[in-house]
Amino acid sequence: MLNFTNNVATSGSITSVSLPAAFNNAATARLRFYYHNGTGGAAGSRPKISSIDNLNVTANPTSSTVSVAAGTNAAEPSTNGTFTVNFSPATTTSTDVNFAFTGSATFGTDYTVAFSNGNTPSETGTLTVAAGTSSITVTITPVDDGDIEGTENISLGLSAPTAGYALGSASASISLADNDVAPTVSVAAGVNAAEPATNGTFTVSLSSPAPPAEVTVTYTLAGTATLNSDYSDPQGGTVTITTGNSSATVTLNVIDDPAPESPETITITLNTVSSRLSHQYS
Ligand SMILES: [Ca+2]
Ligand SMILES: [Ca+2]
Ligand SMILES: [Ca+2]
Ligand SMILES: [Ca+2]
Repeated sequence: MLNFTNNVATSGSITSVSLPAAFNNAATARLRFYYHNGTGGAAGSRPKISSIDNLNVTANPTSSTVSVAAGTNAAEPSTNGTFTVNFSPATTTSTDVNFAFTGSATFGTDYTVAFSNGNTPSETGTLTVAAGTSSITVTITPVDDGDIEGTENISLGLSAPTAGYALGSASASISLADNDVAPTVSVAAGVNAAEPATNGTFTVSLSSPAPPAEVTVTYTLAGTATLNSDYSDPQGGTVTITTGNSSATVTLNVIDDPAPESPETITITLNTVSSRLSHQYS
């Protein structure tokens, strides 16, 4: 029974054998066993133990993986997000892994990317790391646009690693929070109408100016005054707030009828808000 490391024989049992560095990355190695002190052979010789001679040893490869992990979440206006790409163990040679950014946020429009090793950022491409790399940080910088988007997400996926690496965790996701708030629309009474010729008004307002697509609001009129008898609605139930403006006026033209009436009322109810961003208004 032998217990040895790098050809140093003692007593005991064999549990492991460390091979000299010359065997690194060799697919196989051959082990031969010799009597340490010549016992079993002629004096002064080191005869082989022929019964266990010439063992072939096959390397037990270490499992090398490259993985991506989510770091911090990003947020407009200026909170950067991060991913980490981890190489385990650290690379011993230049190593590639393909990457792709996906998700509901748009690369280049909603965010920009930087790799800590200076790799060229792109929506899809190849990350090339130098020997000795154990991790790369990917920084996500949000673009503080004016779009009302809600929270979006960004995923980073890895594929096709080289240099003996296999994929560990192949994708990760972070969120990108929005800081743009949907304006609200409201209506307020303006001028009271009066016969014979004082037209009444309501003012329809946005909490912030209309975006680069005008905002159209429909409304319904009610009250004790009768439409098209006591007054008319030239706008026909629709008012438009043009780009860059925050309000528009609904003008109701009084009809000077001969009927003796006590003061009547007109009420307005906003119905739908329609524009390119209509669903974002409330
Ligand atoms: Ca977006
Ligand atoms: Ca955006
Ligand atoms: Ca913004
Ligand atoms: Ca936004």
